[in-house]
Amino acid sequence: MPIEFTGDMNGQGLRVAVVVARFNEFITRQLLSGALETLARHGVRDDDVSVAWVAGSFELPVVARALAKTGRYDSIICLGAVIRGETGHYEMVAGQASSGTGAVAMETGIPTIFGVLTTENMEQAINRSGGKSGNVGSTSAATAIETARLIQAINTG
Ligand code: INI
Repeated sequence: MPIEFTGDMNGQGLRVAVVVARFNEFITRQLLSGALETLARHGVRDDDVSVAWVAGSFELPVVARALAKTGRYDSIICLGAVIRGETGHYEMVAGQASSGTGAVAMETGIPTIFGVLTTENMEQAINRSGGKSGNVGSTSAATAIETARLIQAINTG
């Protein structure tokens, strides 16, 4: 029989940090609301959640790294919105946000979740931040719980 590891969705006792970009705050506040609501729904205590605001998505990884390195969090969620129509350096900001987030996860071993919308226009961003295509903040929070619990399960054998 193979040993199978799964991450359950029990958030009780998990400590989670959320890093959220102020750029496109109209969108990122919705992502944050979705994330906080999902964490609470799965039993993560309010007192076990920290929120740090950064200027833009480019700054998400460095602050996520600082939070991860404290050793106080089981999971870090990065939230932002990079909208192609609104920026001339879309690729650079989106690329740094995604590769930087991945690098933090690999360096620290703390699941660091990429909850950054990268869209062609504002309409798509609205749809994915609580509109008709769901809320990437909520799915990121669910992924944060599942991945933290999976790593716990692996570590305890
Ligand atoms: N930051 C974003 O989060 N989204 C964007 O769409 C964006 N645009 O359009 O440029 C953006 N820029 C700011 C960037 O993240 C940094 O804060 C800035 O370059 C300073 O390092």
